[in-house]
Amino acid sequence: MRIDLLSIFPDYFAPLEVSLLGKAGEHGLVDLRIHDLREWTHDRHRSVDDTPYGGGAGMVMMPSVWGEAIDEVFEETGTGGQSDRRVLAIPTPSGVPLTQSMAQDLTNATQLVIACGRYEGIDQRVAEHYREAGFEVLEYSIGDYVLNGGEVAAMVLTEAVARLLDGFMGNPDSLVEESHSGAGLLEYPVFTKPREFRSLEIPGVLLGGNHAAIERWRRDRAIEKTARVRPDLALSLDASSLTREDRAMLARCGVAYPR
Ligand code: J9T
Repeated sequence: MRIDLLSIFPDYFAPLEVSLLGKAGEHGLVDLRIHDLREWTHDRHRSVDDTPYGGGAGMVMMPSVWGEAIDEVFEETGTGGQSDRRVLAIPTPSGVPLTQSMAQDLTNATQLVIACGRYEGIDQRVAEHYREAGFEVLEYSIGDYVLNGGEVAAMVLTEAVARLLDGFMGNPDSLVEESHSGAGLLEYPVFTKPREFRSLEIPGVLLGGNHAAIERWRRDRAIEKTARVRPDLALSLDASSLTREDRAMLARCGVAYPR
């Protein structure tokens, strides 16, 4: 999979070279390209922004520069084939919330171009144009807060997708069990040696060999945690993945789940 990151601060992406992604790059799973948006400017000042129509604070990034940059990075991979899936992702606090299933879905894209805006955002016609031109355009948010630019959110998407690519994880089992995949429950708490840490002990059930009891205990803790910190997730659990015991535990946590 090819991932192109476009930004006026390409140095921001340095951590990607050393993190998990360095590995994916070495194994040829991800062809990561980092671009400086200013390479597509034509004026002496290498301008990328201008004042907003309609007035208001801040500056807006100009569509002309973005258009030339995005055209060029898309052209580099275009095979014109039917199976080509090329996605333009634009991080913005006004986008759809990024989820694990969106990251999973993006793993079969041929190319993912992430356009990182600064200032007050990118002229809306950039998203509109590429949508009309038949590209998938994904305006996404990584949470309800504002950042100085899309770069950090671009790294979040890059890592969330890359680690799901076949052959990326050393042990793919850890992908199956983790939070936000599968049943929709948060993860149960985990413990390792030593048996006692600052007078805190390991829950007794984990020290015995009763695998059914351990599984039930973990499931209960996952349900408890989800109900406490993410009642929204607890209410939208997939009914078919819940046992009678799960429902009883949910009820004890104050989540009335329809049967
Ligand atoms: C400038 O971009 C942002 O501030 C941003 C992008 C994606 N998600 C957010 N929550 C913020």
